Order: sequence, then C-alpha cells, then structure tokens
Amino acid sequence: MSTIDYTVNSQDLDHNMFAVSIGSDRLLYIRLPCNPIFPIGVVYLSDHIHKVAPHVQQNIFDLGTVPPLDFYAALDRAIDKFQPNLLVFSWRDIQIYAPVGGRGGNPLQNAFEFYYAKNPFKKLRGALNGLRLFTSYYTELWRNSQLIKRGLSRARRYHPEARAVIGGGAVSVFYEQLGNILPKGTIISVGEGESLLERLVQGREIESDRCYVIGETKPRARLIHEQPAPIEKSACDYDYIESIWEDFNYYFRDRDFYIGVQTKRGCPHNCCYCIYTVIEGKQVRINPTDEVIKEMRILYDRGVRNFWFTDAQFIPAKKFIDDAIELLEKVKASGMTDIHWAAYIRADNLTPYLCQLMVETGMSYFEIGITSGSQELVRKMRMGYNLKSVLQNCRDLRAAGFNELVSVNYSFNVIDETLETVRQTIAYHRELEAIFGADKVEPAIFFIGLQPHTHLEDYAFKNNILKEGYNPMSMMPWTAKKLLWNPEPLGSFFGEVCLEAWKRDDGDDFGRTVMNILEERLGRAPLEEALAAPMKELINA
Ligand code: B12
Ligand code: SF4
Repeated sequence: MSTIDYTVNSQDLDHNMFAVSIGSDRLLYIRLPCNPIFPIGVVYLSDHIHKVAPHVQQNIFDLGTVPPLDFYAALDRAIDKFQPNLLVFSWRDIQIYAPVGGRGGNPLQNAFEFYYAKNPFKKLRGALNGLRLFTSYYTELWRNSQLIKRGLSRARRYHPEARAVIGGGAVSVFYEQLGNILPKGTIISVGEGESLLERLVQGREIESDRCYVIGETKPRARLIHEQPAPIEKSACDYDYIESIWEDFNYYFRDRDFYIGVQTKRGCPHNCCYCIYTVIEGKQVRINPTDEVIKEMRILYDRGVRNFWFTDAQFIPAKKFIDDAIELLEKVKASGMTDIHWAAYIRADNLTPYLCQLMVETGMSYFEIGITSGSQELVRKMRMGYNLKSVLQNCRDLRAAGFNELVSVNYSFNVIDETLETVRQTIAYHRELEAIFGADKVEPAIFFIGLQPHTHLEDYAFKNNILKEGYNPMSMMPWTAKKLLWNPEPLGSFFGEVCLEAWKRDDGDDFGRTVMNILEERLGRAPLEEALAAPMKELINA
C-alpha cells in the first residue's frame, strides 16, 4: 500500500463505505553517500513533482556532500528540520570494480594480485587490500541500510505513517537483492521514478508501477524489462531546486564539476553485458531540444561551463543523428561558446558535419566504447558496431579539429577471446593512435563486472560459470572472481599481463603498458583481419 487510508464511516454518507487515500505531501530526497557526482536523479524527480503537484513540500539532502563521520547526525538534523512523511532515498552506485582508484583503492589491482600473483608477498598484499575493499563494500551496504532504517524511525516521530521509497541506478540493478537488506515496507523502485512518486503524492495505487514493497509484494517476473512510463521532460527549474536544497551551491562553487543534463532516455542496442538498455528501455525518448537548451542556459547563467549529457548513449543509433545535430546546432546558436561537454557516444553514428558540430560546441572528452578491436568479437558480444565506420568517423573527427584526449574502452576476455583476437585488438588500437596521435589515445582496460538481467549472465548460466540463484551483489572471493569477468583459459594470462603492467608502471599509464606488453608477447595482426568477421563465426555467434 502506498498511501494512508482513511475510512469514512458509511453511516455519515448516503452510499457505502469508501476509502479516501491521502498522498504524501512532505518529500525529503536523501541521496545516499556517493562520490561527489551531481545528483541529477533527485533534482529531476523533485522538479517533476513540483510541476505536477505544486502543493507538495519538498527538500533535498545530499549525503554526497557530508563527511562520513557526520552521516547519521546530519540525517537526523535534516529529518528534524523538515519532518517528511515520505523519505525518497536515492542510491547511485554499488559496484566499484574499476581500473582506477575507487573508494577502496584500486579494486582491479587488488583482486588480480590476490587471484593471479605467483609471488607470495604480492598475493598477500592483494589479499590484505582485497580484505579492506571487501570490508568497506559490506560496511557501505550495511551503513546505507542503517541510514534508511534510522531515517524512517526518526521521521515516524513526526508522522507515524511515514514511508520510505528507494530508487536510483544501484537499486535498478540490484532491486531483487536489496529487498533482503532493507526494512519491511520500503518501496523498491526500478528505473525512472517520476511516475511512481507522482502516484505516491497523489495517493494512487502503485502496484502497476515498476516497483514492489518489501514484505508485502514480490517483484514481478521480468519487472526490469517493463517499459518506463512515457514522460515529456521540460527544462529543470533550478530556481525552485535552489529553494529546496540548502547545499545547492556545493557543485557550483567548484567549477570542475560536470553538471548532468539529460537529452534522451533509452538505448535500442543489445550489448551482451549491458543493463542500461533494460533499465531505461529500448525505446529512445528524446527530450525536446528547446527544453534541453533552456536548461543548459539556466545552468550557464549560474556559471556552469561543464556539462555531462547523462544519456545512456548520446547518439544511440543512426536514426538519432539528426536529433543530435539539431541539439548541437542549437547549442552553437545559443552563444554558449565557452562550454565543455562530455557524453557516452557510439562512434559508429557520426557524420562529418556532426563531427564538426561536436568540436565547435566544445566536446572536450571522447570515449570510444568498442570493448574489442576485433569485429568478430564485437559481433559476438551483440554490440552492433561496425569497426570500419568507427575508424572512418574518428578520421572525420580528427579532420574537424578534434585534438583532445580520446579514451578507448577495452574489456578483454568477454566471450570467445583468443590470442588471435587480442592481436587484432592491438592492430585496431595502433590505427586509432595513428589517427589521433599516440599521446592522445588512452586505452582504458576494463574487465566487465557481470550484471544481472544481461545476455552475459545467461551465457554464464549456459556455460556453467554461474548457477541460477547466485548473489550478484556478493563480494565473497569465489563469487567475486566470477563476477569480475575474466574466465579461463585466458583468465590467468590476462591476470599475469596486468600484474606485469602494474610492476612496470607507477599506475598512471596502466592501459598503454598493457597494450605494449601484449604486443611484445603476441605481435599484431594485419588491420584487415581485425575489421573482417568470418561468416562461420557469425553463424555460430
Ligand atoms: C552518466 C553516467 C555516469 C557518468 C556521470 C556523469 C555526471 N557528471 O553525471 C560517469 C561516467 C562519470 C559515471 C561514472 C560512474 N558510474 Co555511472 N552511469 C551513468 C549512467 C549512464 C546515467 C546516470 C544518470 O545520470 N542518468 C540520468 C539521471 C536523471 O537518472 P538517475 O540518476 O538514474 O535517476 C533516475 C532513476 O534512477 C530514478 N531514481 C533515482 N533516485 C531515485 C529514488 C527513488 C525513490 C525513485 C523512486 C527513483 C529514483 O529516477 C531518476 C529520474 O528518472 C548510468 C546508467 C543508466 N543508464 O542509468 C550509469 C550508472 C549510474 N553508473 C554506474 C557506476 C557503477 C559508475 C561508477 C561507479 C563506475 C566505476 N566503477 O567507476 C562511476 C562512478 C564514478 C565516481 N566518481 O564515483 C552504475 C551504478 C549501479 C552499479 N552497478 O553499482 C550505473 C547504473 C551503470 C551500470 N549499469 O552499472 N557514470
Ligand atoms: S550501446 Fe551502450 S548503452 Fe546501449 S546497450 Fe550497448 S553498452 Fe549499453
């Protein structure tokens, strides 16, 4: 049940008993502790609720801006001050496997030292650092569930009927597992939260939304695959946001922050390891460009110069090239000439004109998320990329004057990697270096963190790597080894190459060192081989 039910005595009325549901009208948004990334999710949610239900009182409290020792006391203060009857918790991220220093050091290095090091001292170092990471991971989970419990009981001092609802990126990925660690009665939301919150403030039923209530309902089968509610997005009213958020200026004081602006939702692709396409849905919904520009202008006038288009993909497919062009033409015409922007961009969906616009409007950072330089593997991973077009588009981008850093994401050993496909990836990478300049191309070596509800998870079941019912949130070393995807027979080889790279390098140039070691050991395939996908492989894929 989402609402407070007041049953009116039927004798007072001419007709039978009926129930009037009163919606929540004091919403406190609590962004759970997180590295300081602008909390665009709660900003958009509160903006939406203000537009559809202006009578509702709202307040934003961001634990991302609070020092850890003060978390509990600051939460108490925020609740005592605002006295909410609905606690809207937003949880951004849980998985922290990354090739860079994360909250617990360099998780990839720790894990690889523990799993693959032959030197016992290194193995021990990996184990100790891994233990630190393990402890901080479980402590964070426990702490967040404590914050939710504590917040709820504090709010009930003022409103005994107060409820908690939780959503955000981390919740969308792990909605099934989080039901085991959060308090009964908490509403767990999957994906976009606008329509659910709208229902909660309007006192409507919530069963048909993408959510479930711990202890009362079970998540429906395939809940995550349900389509999000269609919502037409308008420019965020930042004057209103400032009025409900005491620490609003935190992200505006330091000019280095990239402030999120969403230009569309959804991704039509099927990349085997990716869950965005399920969270946001396959149907791409474009936000009206005038509204996007209006929002950027509001932020610009407040001094913002760095924007992150937070779309799952800024140009999800060829048919959205015109939308990207329209948006960037309007950015250009708006006179915001000194801005920088970044986004996830599929480099196969560019045209020379779009490249020119990207450079002219201040695209300052470019990530090429191809995962592998072998066309054969890219197809097997269902990524739908044509690597030849990516190269051509990169040439166009360079010709348009792009001279900034390019990060190329490689995840080795996802599906059917062989030494030959590694040699192809090296060839592809060297070609990108030839286009942009070796000093401008940074290979970012990732290993995929396996996520639930993906094709890769199915593949792991079918190949007996994981068993149904495994816990995707587990960091127990034997499960974590499988989730930090690097299966044998090549797993130990990559483990050893990475260890060698960390030994040679002080950590700043890890990706380049890995590429160099791989080339020293395996050599380089001819580029044509990397770009070709043999038919027999496609049939088997
Ligand atoms: C853009 C993005 C980034 C950008 C952010 C740039 C910026 N300045 O904002 C960058 C590249 C920096 C980034 C980094 C990371 N990211 Co990221 N990122 C995304 C992405 C693609 C979009 C997030 C976003 O802003 N969306 C737009 C806003 C409006 O949506 P939102 O915040 O999710 O909020 C909506 C809903 O979640 C919901 N909602 C939110 N809160 C609540 C609360 C309630 C009660 C309800 C009902 C609903 C609700 O409603 C909101 C409005 O519709 C998502 C994937 C995705 N498609 O969602 C991953 C995602 C959030 N990232 C993720 C991760 C893990 C990371 C990293 C930790 C990766 C890493 N290992 O280093 C880092 C964090 C770095 C750091 N410093 O800590 C994960 C988090 C889940 C998890 N696996 O743990 C996601 C979900 C991707 C994934 N599937 O794994 N990321
Ligand atoms: S294109 Fe990007 S967002 Fe879309 S499914 Fe593939 S990896 Fe995910």
